[in-house]
Amino acid sequence: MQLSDVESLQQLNDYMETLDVIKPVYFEDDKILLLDQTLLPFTEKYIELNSVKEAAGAIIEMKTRGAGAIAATALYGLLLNSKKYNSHLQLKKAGEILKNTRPTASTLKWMIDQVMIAVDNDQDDRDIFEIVEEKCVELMKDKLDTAMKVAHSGAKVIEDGDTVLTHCHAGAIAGIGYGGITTGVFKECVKNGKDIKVIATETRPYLQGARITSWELNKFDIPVTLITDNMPGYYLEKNKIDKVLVGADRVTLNGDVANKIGTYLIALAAFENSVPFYVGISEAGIDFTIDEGSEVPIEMRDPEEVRYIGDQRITLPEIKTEYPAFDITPHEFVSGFVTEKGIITPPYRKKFKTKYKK
Ligand code: RUB
Repeated sequence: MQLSDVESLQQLNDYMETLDVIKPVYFEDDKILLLDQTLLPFTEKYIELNSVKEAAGAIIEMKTRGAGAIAATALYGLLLNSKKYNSHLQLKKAGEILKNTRPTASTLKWMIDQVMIAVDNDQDDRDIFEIVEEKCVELMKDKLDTAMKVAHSGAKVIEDGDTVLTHCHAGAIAGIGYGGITTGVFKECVKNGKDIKVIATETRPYLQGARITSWELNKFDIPVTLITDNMPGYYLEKNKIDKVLVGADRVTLNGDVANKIGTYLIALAAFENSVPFYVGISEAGIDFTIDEGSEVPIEMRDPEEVRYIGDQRITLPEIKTEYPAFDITPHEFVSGFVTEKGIITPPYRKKFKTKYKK
């Protein structure tokens, strides 16, 4: 079966079974099945979600995370809602609840808006759930196709023998399973016979790098070395890193990048040491309505998490802590964007508009 032949969510699940993927979320028997990322890497367990409330809760609690995966979970939340109520008003309410779960990632809002537009513009007087289901299939196919294209263009900037630093996790289960942004690029490099090594940062406080990136790359047999968040400067200054590749939650028109907290520091150190810094992104992650990074809402999460590593308290309960989940890397530090439209280099504003016909 080809991706272009897929016409239903069941066929999409079947098609994905033929690929080398780890599914972060899928829809089966009228329920959402979600890989609980809080349990990784020691337990791989899918939990059932049966309502918008449960889907929104799972996103807020970061049982699923990563810009693509939260958008896919929200999409299936809308499908559950439309099957239960078949109501325009209920769907709109559900869209608002899901959009408000995590404010920084652009794909979440983009996907929900796409479903709303499809429902609003339907001329055939069809049931709401029919329109939503059709749109879900289209958007998930598009996301998968995009991930494959991003992987293809990203592999062009990585050379045989390169050591690539990545931060947080923008891989398969941050997307819809194929490889997301970074893991897709690394998989493609290996497929093309390139000998590459990845260095992953642990990414406090949620530990996406330690718990997820290293687990995922290990599963795909991609050599990975885990370092703590304060080590990238050492590796960059010692010329031990050839490229940096990260994902992004939102990219603004001028090319500023909102990504996991800590990305900015890595970009600064890469710039200072003349190491190319690439960001993987697709259309849904570019916010064409925002000109620069200072306009992106930065999610502030529960500071309690900073007081712990896993279940282990690491400071006194009365110590004040803060937890901004993302930071902004100015476009000056970005060597290029790895996209489904190829590699986009400066000037970004003009090229984003031309490539995406905006
Ligand atoms: C995830 C994160 C990832 C992007 C990439 O943050 O910062 O780099 O979401 O997403 P969190 P994608 O773990 O807080 O959700 O792979 O979809 O481009």
